[in-house]
Amino acid sequence: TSTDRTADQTVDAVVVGAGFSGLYMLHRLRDGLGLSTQVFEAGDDVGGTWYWNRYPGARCDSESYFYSFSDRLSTDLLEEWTWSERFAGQPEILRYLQHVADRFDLRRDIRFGTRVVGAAWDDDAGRWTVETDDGGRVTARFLITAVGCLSTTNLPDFPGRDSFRGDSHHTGTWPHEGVDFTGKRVAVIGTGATGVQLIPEVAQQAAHVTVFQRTPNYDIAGGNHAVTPEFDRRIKDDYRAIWARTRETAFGFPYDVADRTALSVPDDERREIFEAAWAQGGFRLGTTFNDLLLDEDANETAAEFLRGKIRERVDDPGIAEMLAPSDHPFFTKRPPLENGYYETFNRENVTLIDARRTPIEAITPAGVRTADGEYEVDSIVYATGFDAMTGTLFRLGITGRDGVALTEKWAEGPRSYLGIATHDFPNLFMLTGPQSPSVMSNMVVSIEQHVDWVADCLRHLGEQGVERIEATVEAEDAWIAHHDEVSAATLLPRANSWWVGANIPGKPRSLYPYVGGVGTYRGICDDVAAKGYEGFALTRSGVRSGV
Ligand code: NA7
Repeated sequence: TSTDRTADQTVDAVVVGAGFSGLYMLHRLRDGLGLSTQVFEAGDDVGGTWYWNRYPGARCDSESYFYSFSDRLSTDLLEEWTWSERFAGQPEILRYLQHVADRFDLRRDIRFGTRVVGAAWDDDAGRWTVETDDGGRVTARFLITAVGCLSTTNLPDFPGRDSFRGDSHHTGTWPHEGVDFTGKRVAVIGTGATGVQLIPEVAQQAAHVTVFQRTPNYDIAGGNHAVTPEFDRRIKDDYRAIWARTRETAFGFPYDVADRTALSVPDDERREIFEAAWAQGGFRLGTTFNDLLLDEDANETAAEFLRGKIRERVDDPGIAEMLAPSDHPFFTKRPPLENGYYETFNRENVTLIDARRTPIEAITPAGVRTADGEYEVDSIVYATGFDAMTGTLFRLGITGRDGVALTEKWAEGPRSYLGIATHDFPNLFMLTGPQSPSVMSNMVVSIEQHVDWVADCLRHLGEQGVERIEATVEAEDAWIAHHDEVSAATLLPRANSWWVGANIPGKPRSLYPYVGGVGTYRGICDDVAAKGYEGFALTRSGVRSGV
């Protein structure tokens, strides 16, 4: 009832978000540790990323059999659930998460359609007070953010944006009833992983599609196909080994980076290696050599291989050149996976605009205007990405000890310990937070690792009678120093990617995800726990004990 919704409530833990991370966290806290847990979810259903991103062609770029919960959640679920495609589409992943929510009876502790708008740490009480947009207030000993990394959309502030007469949609807040593009002239702005999935689908329906590309990407063959019953059986029989691999490798995939450098093999052999990885599809191409992200010359071999693929597939050499990237090394911006993307530009009804040479100057009532003129359209699709990693954390209105806001503390960039915690914010845990592997990995593997680590930590605190846990300044400084050192050893800080915050005007530039590797990171986190939560100050009923 509405009275219940606004009543003050006291729980052990508040979890924000009901995507992969929030669902699993709720299960571990409530069913594993017996903690009373309230989840808040802005959407009207579970799913997170897979609830909101319903644009045509929306698909996961990690393979379905390992972009799903492991045996840590349940071995029965693995046997029960069968993925239909190698790379699952959004509707299927959403159905999967709905199934998980029902199967583990999670919905009763999730308040849907409710946004967290404030969370204040009360140092005297040792509790968080969480406020929601329906006027509700809940206090909790622990606050756990499970808000995903790509959940606050980036809608560029083009002059005249709201004057457009047709309909416009951002891919990250797509209408649930879908959009019918039949017979329409459509502008698509953005050619990241989202645009690359969407454009071929819209081109099949629309009368005409005008694609505004600012930066071409090194798109990799997606290689999507149906899952055969034989493959499914093989995977199910081998799941234990597969999961073990995902936990150890650099990117959380069940295959690792090859132990050889790109220039150590002759040109034709390197080409064969790239061809074989290309034929397999997906991110394997990025794991063919161990120095692609470290050495510019090595990187250029992969970059040139991919440019060659574009030239082979696009009929018009001028358009092929526009599509071929040269301003950043391969994989320093997230390479989209494509299924028929380049061939789309051979269609009569698709036009490519170089929005670097002629930037978008304004949105007009009739369409999109650049220095070259006005493009009249009926619909605009903004495939313009997200304020990643920190955007949503900042919108939660979190304040720590003495009222310090997270936005203030992180004004110059994130400052965390392990990407999980931050000094001055006791009893706050950030799942897949900045400076953790997160988006530089198979997300579900990283989510499980964080959830398991936090659940184990809370069990430990309970057993030891510890009421507060807080990262020390020293541990935070050391983690940032390590994070920066690992980042600087790669080519990644060089590109203007969302990984470094370059897509959002004014956002502090730093590499947001941790790139030391999933397996390495897990080892560090396990070690911290084994040493009694080294780097955290633990307070037992008013008695502080630092480790
Ligand atoms: P991305 O990867 O941030 O891509 C956004 C695209 O929109 C990209 O091509 C941008 O060009 C373009 N963009 C953004 N702002 C503008 C303006 N003002 N003018 C022209 N073009 C613009 O977002 P996605 O949703 O595709 O993917 C996000 C992640 O989701 C993806 O990496 C996967 O991890 C899953 P730019 O490259 O900045 O020049």
